[in-house]
Amino acid sequence: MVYSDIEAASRDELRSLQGDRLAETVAYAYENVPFYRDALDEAGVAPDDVESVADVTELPFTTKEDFRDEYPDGLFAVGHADVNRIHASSGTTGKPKIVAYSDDDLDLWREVMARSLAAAGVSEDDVVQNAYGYGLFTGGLGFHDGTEELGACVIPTGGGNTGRQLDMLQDMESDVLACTPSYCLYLAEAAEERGIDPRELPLSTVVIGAEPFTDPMREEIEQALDVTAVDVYGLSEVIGPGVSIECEEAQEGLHVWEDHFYPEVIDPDTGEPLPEGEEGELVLTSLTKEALPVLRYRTGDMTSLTYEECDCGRTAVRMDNVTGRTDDLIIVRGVNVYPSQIEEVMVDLDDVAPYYRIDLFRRGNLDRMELTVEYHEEYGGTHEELEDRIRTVLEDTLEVNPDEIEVVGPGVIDRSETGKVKRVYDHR
Ligand code: DLL
Repeated sequence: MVYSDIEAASRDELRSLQGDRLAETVAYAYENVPFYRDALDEAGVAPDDVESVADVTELPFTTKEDFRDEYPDGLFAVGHADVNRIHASSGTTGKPKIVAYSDDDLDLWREVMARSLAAAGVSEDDVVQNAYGYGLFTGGLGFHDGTEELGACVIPTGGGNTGRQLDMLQDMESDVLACTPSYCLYLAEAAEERGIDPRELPLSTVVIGAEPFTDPMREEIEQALDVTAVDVYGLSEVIGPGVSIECEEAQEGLHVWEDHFYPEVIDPDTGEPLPEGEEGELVLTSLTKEALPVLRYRTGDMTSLTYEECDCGRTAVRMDNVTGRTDDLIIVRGVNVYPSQIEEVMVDLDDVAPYYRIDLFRRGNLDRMELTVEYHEEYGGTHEELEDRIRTVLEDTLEVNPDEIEVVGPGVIDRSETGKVKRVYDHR
């Protein structure tokens, strides 16, 4: 179901709207965010230079490092009095990326999430069980507000608590489950353990995202729960979930709500825009945001775009599903972790050498993270004592903790000839 007419607008109409909104956004960012004023001045772009959406390629990029450097609110375009909501996601170091929403931004988010759910086939008669985490993570509240906006019923179970999750699914006859793909599989397994046939659960659709997944994993989910699994994409820096979603009719790529978020794909090495169909890094520019406009944000997510018309009648450009990243971000049980966050903690600990490795496994259907760390030559204490110390400091830093921490002697972790270590071994 097309929720809003703009989803099927002609390309000319969209281009013209995007051009107007881009010009407004650049002028607004220039006026209200010193960071963007400096960046645009340095790039030699005056707001008046932006006349059409094609001019987007003249604009400088924004990166995750800019969020770190401008922590906490250097990228905000409004004062704190006009900020109505804050969320945060992991940064590359100990400090998260803080993202802000004005009243109008929250309306925008509700609108794109309602649109997304409608595209996934959710209607106002449905019961949506929302098992994305509530809190600073954008998944929970993003889905919550969007479901209410659509007029469907939301059950805010949040993440975890699997027994209660299953009770609710059965007793409230939830038709739709929103959660990460890995949790979806975990839930199916947990149902079986409790003697419940997961295929007999009342679900017809699961809306999965927040972490990459492969086609075989999607098939496994669809088989295990007898559902249609719809891929939803988004990121905190741009809005949260609701940047793009598959339509239930075709499920051939994710429609980007490009009247609000302008997508480009670039070569991650050169920064040059790539033609339609070629895979590269997704770059997004917000076209209507107030509290935190973003110009050409480098998402780090690898995908490609197609402007071909979709069978569903929507004209909104489609992106391929995201299976890889340009950087070392790892997503463990739906939570983002940069190895550099762990490294920062290690460097501060006297008895630890700056050598560590992270091993990621899939046990059953859940991610498992193991951390191996070398102690310093001079360290005279026990392994257990140091492991406990590392665990305690990491608990303060990360939202998801290693399932196992092992301390090993100097030189045990492999170095390459250049002395560099490979940090992350993803066995999933
Ligand atoms: O994960 C927003 C979200 C919540 C999307 C719930 C979908 C459902 P962040 O925590 O800021 O926001 O993480 C954003 O997660 O840059 C991708 O690397 C990854 N990601 C999000 N959705 C998908 C997806 C939310 N469908 C980062 N497929 C993004 C693959 C995804 N990766």
